Amino acid sequence: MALLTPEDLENINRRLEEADAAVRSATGLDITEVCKALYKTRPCTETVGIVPITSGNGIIGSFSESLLAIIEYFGLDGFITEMPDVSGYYQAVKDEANIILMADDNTFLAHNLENGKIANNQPCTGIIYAEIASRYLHADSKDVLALGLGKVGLPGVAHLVKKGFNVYGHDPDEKLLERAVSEFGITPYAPEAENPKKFSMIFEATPCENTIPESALAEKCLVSTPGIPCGISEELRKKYNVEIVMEPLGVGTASMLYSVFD
Ligand code: NAI
Ligand code: PYL
Ligand code: MG
Repeated sequence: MALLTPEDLENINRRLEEADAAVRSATGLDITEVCKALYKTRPCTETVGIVPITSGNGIIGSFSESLLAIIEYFGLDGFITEMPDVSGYYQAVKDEANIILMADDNTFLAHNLENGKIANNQPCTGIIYAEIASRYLHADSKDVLALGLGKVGLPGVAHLVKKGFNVYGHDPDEKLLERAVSEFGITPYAPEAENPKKFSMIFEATPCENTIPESALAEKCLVSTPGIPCGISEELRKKYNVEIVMEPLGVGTASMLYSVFD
């Protein structure tokens, strides 16, 4: 799994504010309103306990601190436990956290101890970035291009299909592409085709640069991408005035939190 670096998380508040502004500009809603529309839930008086986890590659510098900044940005109270791992979990429960946030190298979860709801960052991230793409105010059709059909991309594709969008997808992993076609009826998209289709809504969930071909960009286009690094170059973004929603952790975390609220 592609792990965040402390550099990815620098200026997390500014990144989140910029992403919120981009979401508002592209969809007319802010991140919170998108979450409420997605899950029909509301925050109450939840307190979030953030537990650092030392397993695998260990603590990622500023990961827990970034989560604290993120939950506070969305109006919640919370704390980071002094101890990591089991001792930290014990402290979080004893200090009356209602929701636990913790991540090892494979799973980042949110667990609501009051109602039992639990969320995984990968599908929650795919769903909210796909939802944002699908709400583009200047969309020229119901066609969405999905690049990357993995742990984040496929749940986003499933969400778009469920909402009735025409999803065109590409992934060099043929097994994943075949699965997306057979399970969700998406249309394979060939980036190198002669006269490829253009899209005003692009959902990109890959760990690679330059995955979005110039030929796919419609005149007005929104790229909604959790992918790190970004799948479209600054040069192309400027050349075509592409709108972009991209942020390293907070948008996906908001989706997790709203999915476990009442
Ligand atoms: P994954 O490895 O499960 O899926 C990525 C997929 O992209 C793979 O199937 C791969 O074959 C495909 N891919 C690679 N190059 C491609 C190309 N040129 N065109 C189309 N597909 C291509 O990874 P996962 O877990 O889905 O994560 C995707 C990205 O999202 C990673 O960069 C990860 O770090 C990031 N991420 C970001 C979050 C955020 O909040 N911003 C949250 C979670 C993950
Ligand atoms: C949730 C992020 C988004 C992209 N990749 C995911 C990642 O980096 N996961 C690993 C998180 C490890 C956190 C570490 C700590 O500091 O508690 N165990
Ligand atoms: Mg995010």
